[in-house]
Amino acid sequence: MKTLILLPFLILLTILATSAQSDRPILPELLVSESGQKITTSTEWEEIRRPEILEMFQRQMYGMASPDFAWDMEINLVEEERSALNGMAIRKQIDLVISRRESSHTIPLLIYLPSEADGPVPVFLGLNFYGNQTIHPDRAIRMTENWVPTRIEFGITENEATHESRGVRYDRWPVEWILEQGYGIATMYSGDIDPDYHDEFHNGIHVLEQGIKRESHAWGTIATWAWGLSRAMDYLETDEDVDEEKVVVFGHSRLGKTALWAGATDQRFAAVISNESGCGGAALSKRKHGETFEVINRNFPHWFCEAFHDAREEDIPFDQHMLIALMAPRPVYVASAQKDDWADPVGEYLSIYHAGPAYELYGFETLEHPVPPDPLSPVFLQTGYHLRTGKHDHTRYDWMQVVAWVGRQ
Ligand code: GTR
Repeated sequence: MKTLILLPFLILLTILATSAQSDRPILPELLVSESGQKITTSTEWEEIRRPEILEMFQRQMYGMASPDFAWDMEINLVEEERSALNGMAIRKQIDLVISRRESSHTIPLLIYLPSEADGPVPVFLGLNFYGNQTIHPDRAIRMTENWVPTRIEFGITENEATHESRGVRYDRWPVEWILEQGYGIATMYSGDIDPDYHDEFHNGIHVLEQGIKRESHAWGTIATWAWGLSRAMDYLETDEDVDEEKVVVFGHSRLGKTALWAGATDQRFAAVISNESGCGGAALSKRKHGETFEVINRNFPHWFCEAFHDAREEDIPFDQHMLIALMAPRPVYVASAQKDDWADPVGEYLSIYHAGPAYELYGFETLEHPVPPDPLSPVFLQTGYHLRTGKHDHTRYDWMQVVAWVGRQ
């Protein structure tokens, strides 16, 4: 009888305990190696733990290019205008022509640099969602010829870019303002690297993979996009107007997941910024808040490697704080938005918070509190963070914070 009376309380207790657990999941140890060694120095981090973590993400989440994927790249400067945007900008449009065997694939890169600069400038590099022509109304920007997601209000019907789509994303790309701050900005269309739909990995850069067997850890689309960012970096290293030591990779949402993966796999990126990247980006997975593995794999089966398709948050031996830690000691910034519950702002904060111990190995001060700061109170540390008010978006507020933060680094 007593048990019967207690039963509802017991059930309630179990529910509370489970939800508290997913709110504060037990995270895999960042600074203990697979053999159980405690990592206490930056050298041990770089030589033992960092490679282990990178490999887990490569083999179990984002995937990697096959060792047989041996490619060449030709850089073609298609257009250069040293007096663009009413004289304030140098505009360059470059074709990165990647080839393997008899096939080639071209990725167009668009760059604006401040024309008044005294020397090479730092550059923000990020991908865009609908074609280079969408980031600015400048009519000289070449339109993508590849598949674009249909979006009627952008004038994009039948997956084809149109003139109507010129500048439709200008609100997210304040080019003139960035140039005025002394930075350049470079972008590529993600779909020019690999179109964002599942076609069993035949289009985009995959056209070059003939004869290569796809393994369970073969790269998904996010990894190919990140690879594309590295190819842009190859070019930026050759551009005399660019300070190649100061290339900051950034991205919003799925392209924020990509920026993080690019920063993890390519240490030439001097700093890394994730804007509301959520699940598979900055957000801790084991909290299972907002988008989950099951949902992301169902909706976007092409984003990650095949080995990730049946992954369960409870079972994976890593979490996204370990991805953020792969940036150490380079500056990394996570931006969240209060109403972006799908991307789990708290989980995004917690992951940069829990990446802190890797930065402490290099003597950096890190985020102090395990609760996010108030909205509109950015924290400018080597591990920077802000919580914007409002919804999932990439706004001028976000730009103003990260530019101020980069300026301090
Ligand atoms: C959503 C997806 C998110 C995020 C977002 C975006 O549909 O669930 O993971 O990537 O798209 O990229 O805008």
